[in-house]
Amino acid sequence: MFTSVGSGPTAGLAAVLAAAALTLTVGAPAATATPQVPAGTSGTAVVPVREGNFFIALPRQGFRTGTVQFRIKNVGWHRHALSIAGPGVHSTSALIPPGGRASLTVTLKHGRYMLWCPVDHHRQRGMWTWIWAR
Ligand SMILES: [Cu+2]
Repeated sequence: MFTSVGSGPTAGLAAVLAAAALTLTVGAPAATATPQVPAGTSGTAVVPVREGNFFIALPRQGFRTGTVQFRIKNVGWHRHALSIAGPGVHSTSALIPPGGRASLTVTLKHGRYMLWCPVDHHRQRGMWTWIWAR
């Protein structure tokens, strides 16, 4: 009957599909490279900052480019605030009373940023630091 018809082409197509599946399987690990967004919802890096008399303490100085939310706690006995200036950013938090908290969210580009306290002469008294993003 027709038993011999179709077995040849079908077998050939199956072989091609099998080869394609094998290629995809082998190529998959390279396609799923390490993600660039750090852990955390919506890709925002949350960074705790402590401000006191007269210092600004950060857990680290180096950051990835992208959105960063500084969560500031004033552990001193003066009012403080946090300003940041650098590529594409010039921003200042609310004034924070002693024991209070505030947050400041910015988007860091590749480059260096200065952080300081804009209250009175706190910057000259040591309340400043550098961070960088890349
Ligand atoms: Cu201050």
